[in-house]
Amino acid sequence: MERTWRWFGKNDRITLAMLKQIGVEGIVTALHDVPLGEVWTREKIHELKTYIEGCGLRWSVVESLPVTETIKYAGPDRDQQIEVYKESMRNLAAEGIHTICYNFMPVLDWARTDLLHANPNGTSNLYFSIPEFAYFDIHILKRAGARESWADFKTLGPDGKPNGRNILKEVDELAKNMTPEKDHALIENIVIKTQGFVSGNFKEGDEHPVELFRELLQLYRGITRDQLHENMKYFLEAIMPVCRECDMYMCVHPDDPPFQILGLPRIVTCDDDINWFLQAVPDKHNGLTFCAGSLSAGAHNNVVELARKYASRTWFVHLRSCHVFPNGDFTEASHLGGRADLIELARIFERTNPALPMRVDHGMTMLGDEARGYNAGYSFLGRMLALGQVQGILATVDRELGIAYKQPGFFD
Ligand code: DNO
Repeated sequence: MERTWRWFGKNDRITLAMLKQIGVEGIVTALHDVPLGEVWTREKIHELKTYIEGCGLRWSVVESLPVTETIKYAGPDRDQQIEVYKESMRNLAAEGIHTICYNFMPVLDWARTDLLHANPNGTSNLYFSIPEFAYFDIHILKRAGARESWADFKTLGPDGKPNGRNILKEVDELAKNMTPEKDHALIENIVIKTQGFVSGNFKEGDEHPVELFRELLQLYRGITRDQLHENMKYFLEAIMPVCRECDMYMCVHPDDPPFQILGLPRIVTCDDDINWFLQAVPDKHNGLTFCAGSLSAGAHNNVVELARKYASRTWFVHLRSCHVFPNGDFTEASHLGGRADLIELARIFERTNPALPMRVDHGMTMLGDEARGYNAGYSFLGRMLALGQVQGILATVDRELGIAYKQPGFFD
């Protein structure tokens, strides 16, 4: 697989020169300064692409070209927004970029409750506590029907079987010890720091993120799972002619976490879901971002089986792995451990297509990363260690499979 890295543009403290030193070949990025819903012009794309190439790298994948909420809930201006999307796609293709990662998650992109959860070795990782998230929903967001929905929520143990956890009881316990400061920290973690850099919906510095959140949730009132399916199909069918015309590969990112939250339908969480959207629009340009991390956070998923089944429609891979605790909470595991089995995944994807772009995802925060203001999950040293581990896996697997590969940047 092509060794790529998510880079947040020229303001990223991690420079392209640093990435070259650690064996990165391709860049995954976006025009982070273009407001949500506006066209990415050819000039802007060209400018960033030239900058990347000037540093000896290539712009391999766009992550993300965001699908605006109006397309997801079928608002009155969705067709206009789809036209904007198509124009950006054409401009990207004209500049030689042919892979787009996007998601179809309503309101909330990825979610975690703790961004610096201590590991036994003194590093920290992202963590999702189901009761803390439920507390946010019930006591901070105060969503109508939240309590009832958490009463029905079935948590799964690592074996994928319901573990009988009583979330509401834990939320009530938690509520006794929460303070305004702790509430604030939870809002920062769930809304600001995780969404801030990935979606145009929320930004660092938003003064009333919770109110904003409620307004966005309102837009989805009455949108069922079937309706969201319809809306995704409508979007994909509308853009497919452009994909064919300019050979653009669309890769939807699975929902993270891969289960239903906040009363919103989430439709890319498991085998049936993936099967559904691939069949609904059976064109090779409608494909998947195989995010091993998001999929492994769901104890209902067998990640290796999913990879075997869907490798032929995967155009981009995120390599990371989650650990699911007996109570159903999850955290990021080492890239050599956890539920995802990255070694087997590397075999599957190398066999299918050794040129497939892959990036390591969500590294640990370690050895001073915490003081450097990186985006949550996107540390430098932690991700560099993960990339080193993954490069080792790939070198071994390539040897097994007889695939020739030369690590760039060396004399041999
Ligand atoms: C989180 C990321 C996601 C991803 C988007 C793609 O770290 O994996 O935010 O970029 O969902 O649209």
